[in-house]
Amino acid sequence: MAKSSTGPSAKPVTIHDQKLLRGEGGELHQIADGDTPVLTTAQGGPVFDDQNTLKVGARGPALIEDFHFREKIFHFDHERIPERVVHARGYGAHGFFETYDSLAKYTRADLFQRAGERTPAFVRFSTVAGSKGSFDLARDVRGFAVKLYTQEGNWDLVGNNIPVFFIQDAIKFPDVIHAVKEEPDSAFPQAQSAHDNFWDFITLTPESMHMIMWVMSDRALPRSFRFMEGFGVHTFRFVNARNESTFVKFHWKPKLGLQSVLWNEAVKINGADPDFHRRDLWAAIQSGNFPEWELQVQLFNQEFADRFDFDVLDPTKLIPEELLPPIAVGRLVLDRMPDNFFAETEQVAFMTQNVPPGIDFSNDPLLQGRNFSYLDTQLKRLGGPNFTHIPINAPKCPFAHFQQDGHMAMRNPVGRVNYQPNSFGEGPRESPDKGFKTFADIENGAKRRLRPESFSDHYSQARQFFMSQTKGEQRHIAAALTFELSKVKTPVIRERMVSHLLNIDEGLANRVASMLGLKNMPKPADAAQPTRQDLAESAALSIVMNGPERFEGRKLGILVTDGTDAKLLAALQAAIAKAGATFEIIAPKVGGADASDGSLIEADQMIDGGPSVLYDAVALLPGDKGIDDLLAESTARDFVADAFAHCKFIGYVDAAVPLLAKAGVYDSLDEGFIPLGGPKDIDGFIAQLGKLRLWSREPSVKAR
Ligand code: HDD
Repeated sequence: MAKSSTGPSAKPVTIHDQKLLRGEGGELHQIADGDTPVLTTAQGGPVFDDQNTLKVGARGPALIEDFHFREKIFHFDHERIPERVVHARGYGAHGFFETYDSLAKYTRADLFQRAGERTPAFVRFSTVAGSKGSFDLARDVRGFAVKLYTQEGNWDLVGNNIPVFFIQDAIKFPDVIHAVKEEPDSAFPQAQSAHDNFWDFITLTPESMHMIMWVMSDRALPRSFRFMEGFGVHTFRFVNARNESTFVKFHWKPKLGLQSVLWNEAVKINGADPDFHRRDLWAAIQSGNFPEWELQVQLFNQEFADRFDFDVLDPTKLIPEELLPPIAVGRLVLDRMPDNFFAETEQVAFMTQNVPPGIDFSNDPLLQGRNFSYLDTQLKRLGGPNFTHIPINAPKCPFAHFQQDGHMAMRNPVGRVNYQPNSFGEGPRESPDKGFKTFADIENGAKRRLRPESFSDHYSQARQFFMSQTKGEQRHIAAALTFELSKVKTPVIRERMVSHLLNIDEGLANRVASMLGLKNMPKPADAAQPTRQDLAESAALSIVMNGPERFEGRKLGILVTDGTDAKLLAALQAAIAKAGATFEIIAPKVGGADASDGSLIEADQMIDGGPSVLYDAVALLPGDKGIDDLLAESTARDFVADAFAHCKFIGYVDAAVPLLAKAGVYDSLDEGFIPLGGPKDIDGFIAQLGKLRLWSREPSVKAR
């Protein structure tokens, strides 16, 4: 017969540093003593034993009267809330927005009235297509949702890292999202647009072509949330105290410049660290390197809008920054991680319709549709109409209304009066002065379901985007299109896409057709409007042309072994810190390595867990003694070969030469390899790192 457990009473034991009690069945109990709080049920009842269910005798059966067990499992069973239909995988942080100067001339919004005013903020970055547990480096649009807790209520600017969208009318949103998500019969692919359904829909939806160019570009593979732009996408309105309206487009510009990774790198990062982006944001904020973006606005009036062939209400179009330079109006700093991911990042409810007085909507049909969807979606996800009672969603300004009751009501009105008008002089009143007053635009026309003709140019800005990229970036777009279409099983869909590319750029179409091995070149797709060839290139659209030219905020991977030169390592670490960057030490063993002077070099990663794709550049500092440990490791060879293939700068000591040879790169040493003979070489190395990548190497490592 098995021994019976008498609960947490019996013999004290110590396991390493933990003092525990061992019950009669051998199970371990942690007992409250001294100041440790007593474990309770959710009802506050103290718990006697949290290791064993209540049973008859030692071996059961279990008893249904075990309210502690039932409450614990019941709660666990309900830990999940529905994940977001889109943007399920996200990561958030707190911070503040600081206004540079008064914008009273354009808007009466309180947060823009006073220079230096700080408004609390919460930001959630996300991918769109993947589920909550998917990997960070999917080729995808990134959500950039900002909640500003202003003195006049919450303002949610629910944007993306791409300034245009796939579709022009919100009625098509379920279709584009169904098409990109996993196919419903097979339930794959996860977090990938590279499949038939997506490209079938896209090729039948020419308005998506501009956005497709962006999504096939490196914009869809950001190196970090910290190095990407954010865009409000739609044309909004500023409205000032005189009720004058100015159109406005919102842009977030990262202080550390733009940077992306290569596709081959992304694929490997997803395996090595599926949490690459969230870990990066976490590490930056926890170490006090607070990410920062500048809010810039493009302001214009109807007369300016009328100069364009396209419609400023069409969310598939942008206004080139060269034609309308953005004005910097404030900065956003993220300086605090949430205390609890679920409570804040998961439960935060963004809603495009959350705008304070002084910011208003335009008639963009996508925005108008969104204004319904976001409120509706919160009801489902958060389970009732009281989601503003959850602290992350509650305004931080005084508020008062007569809404009451419903699921999980946390704030309940006191007193008799819960309506207005009332004659008891109680409760809040409306305010024609302070209240949100919709801009009184004059609208008329027949009720119709119609796409305006002004929305019908689907290719000109797609071409403009492509032409504005560097040659290398153009190659990446061609390679991305080819990769994606190579996963499409239905040949006619591939051809259809090439027929659209012919309307964007013939060279691009030919390149993709050739790489796909397309036997017959299709005719150009029927276009509602011919593609404009005369749109000026816009440098603002390129990532490489908007890089940082410094290594600040980036990360160096330093490979060490036993015998690593201690002085060189110390000098390199100091120089990296001075450059505002970080490093990780990678060693054959996670216990570290013995440096040349006998000191212990603590390792952050074992070589198997720290591939070079996790770093912006690498330094190979093995010692003569330890290099043999690496030569026998395929992971060490991959470390070097990948850094080379991904055009990274590689610092190396003489002892690393056999590893360079083993990785097959010793015959290709180019200016991206920097010998580190001693501390004197470090400044030159750091200066090179500021270029981030040696793009001139790329044609030799990836011919297509
Ligand atoms: Fe959306 C979430 C951005 C079009 C319907 N959207 C969501 C999020 C972002 C965007 C960043 C995640 C917010 C968070 O982190 O919680 N969405 C966009 C942008 C769009 C866009 C920039 C086009 C310019 N969205 C769009 C349309 C619809 C929606 C046209 C529906 C008609 N979006 C939703 C949603 C979500 C959402 C279903 C899912 C979870 C949520 O709202 O809170 O309502």
